[in-house]
Amino acid sequence: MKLSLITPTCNEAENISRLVEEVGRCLAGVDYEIIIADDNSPDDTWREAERVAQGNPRIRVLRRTADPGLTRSVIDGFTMASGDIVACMDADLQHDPVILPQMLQAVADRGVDIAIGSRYVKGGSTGTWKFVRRVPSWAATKLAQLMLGVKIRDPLSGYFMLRRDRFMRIRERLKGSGFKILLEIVANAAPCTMEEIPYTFRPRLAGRSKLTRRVVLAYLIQLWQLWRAQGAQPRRGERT
Ligand SMILES: Nc1nc2c(ncn2[C@@H]2O[C@H](COP(=O)(O)OP(=O)(O)OP(=O)(O)O)[C@@H](O)[C@H]2O)c(=O)[nH]1
Ligand SMILES: [Mg+2]
Repeated sequence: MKLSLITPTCNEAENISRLVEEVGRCLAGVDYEIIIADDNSPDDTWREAERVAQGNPRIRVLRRTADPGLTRSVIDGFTMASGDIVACMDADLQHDPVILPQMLQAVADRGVDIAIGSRYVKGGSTGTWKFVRRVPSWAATKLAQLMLGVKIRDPLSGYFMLRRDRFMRIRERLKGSGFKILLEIVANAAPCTMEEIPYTFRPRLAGRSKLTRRVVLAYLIQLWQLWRAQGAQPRRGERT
């Protein structure tokens, strides 16, 4: 079974070669490809990705020149993937690739619908985050759990894996406007089985964060839209 790992990028040129190297080490023996979905970054991430791809046939580069956005980039990456299983992972190496084999085992061997890299289950952590970063993350997580009734501990994780055909069945329903694609997938794919796999969130390798006030506002709008879409329906019954 082949895995397609999609990594959305916006000014991550400095992180590409290390990302490819670490993923390669963790996925030794696995049939996989990495799709770098870049929003035509001003730092030429796509060019750096193409350079790395020349020496590595597992790398594919998607240079997006219209309709920018993290979620839309991931949707496009999942769509063009050639793997039976797709995963999403940040390019800055905050998502430790060491758990990829466990995630793959959950989805491919045990039939779990969505495997989620989780900072908030036993064994996982937010690593070096200071109090001022932990509190807003906790509040945003609680809000999603309360408003959408999701039972997962880390619903805002950007690190997850599922079968591509499962994704394609809901693709048309995804708006792709927010920063948190997992929330939208879970809201549309339910009921489904999920398993959270612990990992420690690492410091960003290089480059700058895109977590701005605009992103926080986009998150709140996305949450409100998903909550409204659920309407008076009973809580989505996911099985964990
Ligand atoms: N294609 C694309 N990728 C994006 C966009 N915004 C962010 N990304 C990528 O999405 C991933 C997550 O963004 P980050 O800036 O790391 O956000 P974060 O991890 O919540 O914040 P930090 O902890 O500060 O790094 C990274 O790989 C970014 O390069 C975008 O608009 N388009
Ligand atoms: Mg990051």
